[in-house]
Amino acid sequence: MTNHFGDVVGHSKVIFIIGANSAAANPIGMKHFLQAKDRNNAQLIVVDPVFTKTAAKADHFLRIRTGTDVALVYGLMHVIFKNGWEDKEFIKTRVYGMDEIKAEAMKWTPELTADVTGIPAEQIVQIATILAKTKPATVVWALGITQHSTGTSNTRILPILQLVLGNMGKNGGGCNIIRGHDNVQGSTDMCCLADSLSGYYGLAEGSWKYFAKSWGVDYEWLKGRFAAPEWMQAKGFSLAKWWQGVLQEETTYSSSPVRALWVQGNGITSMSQQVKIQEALDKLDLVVLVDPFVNEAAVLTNRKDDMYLLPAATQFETEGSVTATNRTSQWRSKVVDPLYESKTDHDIMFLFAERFGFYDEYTRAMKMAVKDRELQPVKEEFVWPDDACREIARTIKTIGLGGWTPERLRKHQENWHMFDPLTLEGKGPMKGEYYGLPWPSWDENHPGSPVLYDVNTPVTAGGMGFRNRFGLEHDGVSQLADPSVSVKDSKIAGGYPEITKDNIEQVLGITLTAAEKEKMGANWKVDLSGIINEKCLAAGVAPYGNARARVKVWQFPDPIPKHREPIHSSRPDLVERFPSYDDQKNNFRVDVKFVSEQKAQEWVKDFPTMLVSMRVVNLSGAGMLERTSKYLSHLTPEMFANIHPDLALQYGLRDGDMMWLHAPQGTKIRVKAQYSLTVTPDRIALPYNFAGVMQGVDLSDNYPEGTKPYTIGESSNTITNYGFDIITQIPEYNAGLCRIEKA
Ligand SMILES: Nc1nc2c(c(=O)[nH]1)N[C@H]1C(S)=C(S)[C@@H](COP(=O)(O)OP(=O)(O)OC[C@H]3O[C@@H](n4cnc5c(=O)[nH]c(N)nc54)[C@H](O)[C@@H]3O)O[C@H]1N2
Ligand SMILES: Nc1nc2c(c(=O)[nH]1)N[C@H]1C(S)=C(S)[C@@H](COP(=O)(O)OP(=O)(O)OC[C@H]3O[C@@H](n4cnc5c(=O)[nH]c(N)nc54)[C@H](O)[C@@H]3O)O[C@H]1N2
Ligand SMILES: [Mo]
Repeated sequence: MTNHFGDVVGHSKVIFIIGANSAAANPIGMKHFLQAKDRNNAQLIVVDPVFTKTAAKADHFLRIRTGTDVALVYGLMHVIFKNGWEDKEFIKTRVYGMDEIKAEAMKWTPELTADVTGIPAEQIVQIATILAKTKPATVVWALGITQHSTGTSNTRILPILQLVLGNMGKNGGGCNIIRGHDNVQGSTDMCCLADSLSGYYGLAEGSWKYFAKSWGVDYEWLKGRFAAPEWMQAKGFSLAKWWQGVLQEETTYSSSPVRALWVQGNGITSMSQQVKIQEALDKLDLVVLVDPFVNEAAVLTNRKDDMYLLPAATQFETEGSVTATNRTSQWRSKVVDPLYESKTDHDIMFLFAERFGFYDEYTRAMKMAVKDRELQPVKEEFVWPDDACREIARTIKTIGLGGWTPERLRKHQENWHMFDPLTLEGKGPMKGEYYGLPWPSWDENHPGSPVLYDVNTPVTAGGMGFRNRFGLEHDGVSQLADPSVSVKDSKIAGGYPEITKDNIEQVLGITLTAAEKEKMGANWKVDLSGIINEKCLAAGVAPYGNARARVKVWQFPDPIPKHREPIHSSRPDLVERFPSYDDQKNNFRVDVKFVSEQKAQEWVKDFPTMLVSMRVVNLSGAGMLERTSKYLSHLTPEMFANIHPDLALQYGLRDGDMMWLHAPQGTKIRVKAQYSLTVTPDRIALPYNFAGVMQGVDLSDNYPEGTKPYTIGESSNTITNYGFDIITQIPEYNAGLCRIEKA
């Protein structure tokens, strides 16, 4: 989120929700949107293939064909550019590459957009007009945007729309992407991912060297942990396709097949390609499931041996910080000690590290601190979780976690009542701080940054320009903000580059002492001495620069976002004109099919009905947590699909009849048809929170005695179609096709 929920309530005049069903998935967020309606007369626009509970509250509902959001946004921009409604000054001074976007948008007439998206041309013109005339508008999205083979393009086109409208860096504007799980923002910031070290540092040699230093371990020792040095900088297998590393059915690019699986905090049955996952679970040498519940991966597999369920404690049995959707940190206290034989996640990891012989290296950084401008050992024992928190604060510069000390976060927790919920401003003892110190919170005195990219606020109070991440120029054009764009109270007028050891004296107009030069890291991201940060803040300068937002990512397969039909498209007539990407080799160590799968056959002939995922308010994730609750499980006593009666009747299905749903990859699930007018007759919607039944086979006997939840059912992910985002490899949960058959 660039802004926060309170900011929407306080300032937004339009809330453009695209691909999110907050009424079910984030009722607290939804409450804020409804408050904005009441207080600001904010207009609620909802774009969704399904008439959701969120859509029910909308002033304007746009029913989109799945997987066509890029087309829709270009269609909106077409109307905006054609009428000269774009924010010309903002684009000229703070954006790079907009000409190419405009040229693409000019192709997307309301008529073409209507044909591709299924949204009427008049409605496209109407919504573009509202967005252009009503400022500020905030854009909100979640999984309807990300879970596509074009997810990355989708998530890029929406901030681009906000740049066109000049809605970035403003109260009531911005892109407010609603995160999913508790602390998912925190685990993203820590990069529990296959392609980056924590803090989005990536896997380059320089990043590993920085982390080696930050952990107090020898870089060569770290390198020696890999089968060969090249694996250190290669992406790992992703959560979406790890099974391919086990099955080795297609080329994989790793030093050996995957033989062991350690799962901690993921349901496994929530991932696509369940049949492949089942095969892979069966084939592995070792499966370890660390979970407070019986992770249903254990039920899915037919293996009889070499599988361990380690009882993890819940989050009520541990203490520490979590990060909320708006980049704020919140401290949580322990409610009870771990129950029975369970252990906290970190204790399990510590025991693991001990047995594998690297406990000392694993925990060393928690016994270190920066003293005399250098990171050094300072004590014999560490204190959990305080020293982990301190380690994060001093290491993660990229997003500015420097201010997140355990002392400050605890004080925020103790003073919840002293913060204004709309502005996040503190009062009384919390005066001068924003609640939860939204990152970047550059150092121990910095109040946090509630609204990103706001140049009208001093850096010391949370202001900043866009980040300078991609060099000083591209194609001969400066990547720095225009001379007219100065961050308030900054000593430097106009744009400036990210700060390095080499440029700091010149950019800030200061002279460093020899001692400072000696201790300083090469740039602001790896400067453990803290000198760069300090000098920048003294000059009112964000260490990461004041640059242009680039709308063109020259390293990506689509430098500017392009509409591409879903791999299993309901419109084969559009596939020729808007084909998927070329197939990818060695993408997260596996080959991934795009256009070859798309064109393998005219899928819609055999699989005429579109599939979308939905969330239900009483179940979450893989669903084990709630399906073991008697009361929650009784709200949805079995797996179902929402189906329009007209579609159901084509197959002779009455409300409540069982049906088979078949997927292009040859898999099927047996579920109950639940009549619903939220879906049109061309599509059905499925919750994804069930497990325990596989392609019609009841797996009840596989649950350890006494652990079977009150409800089990088919996982929709058994039929989620093949398809993965080209950059992130998120599965295409939200576009796909199926065939219905009466059971
Ligand atoms: N078809 C379809 N599939 C989807 C989605 C969709 O929209 N459609 N959404 C996707 C998305 S966005 C997500 S985030 C995933 C979510 O799916 P999962 O990641 O599977 O999420 P959960 O089921 O919430 O939690 C995973 C496991 O963590 C365990 N757990 C809970 N607390 C703790 C703890 O403190 N420690 C440990 N070690 N374990 C704990 C739970 O018991 C559970 O077994 O599903 C994805 N799958
Ligand atoms: N009760 C409950 N709450 C949850 C969760 C849960 O499992 N249960 N999970 C949590 C998690 S992990 C997450 S990530 C969030 C997710 O939060 P949301 O993304 O808000 O939840 P979804 O219900 O998946 O909503 C996605 C919406 O996108 C629509 N959609 C599908 N395809 C398209 C498309 O191509 N274009 C557009 N514009 N829309 C499309 C779907 O119809 C659906 O209404 O929810 C969180 N909250
Ligand atoms: Mo999620």
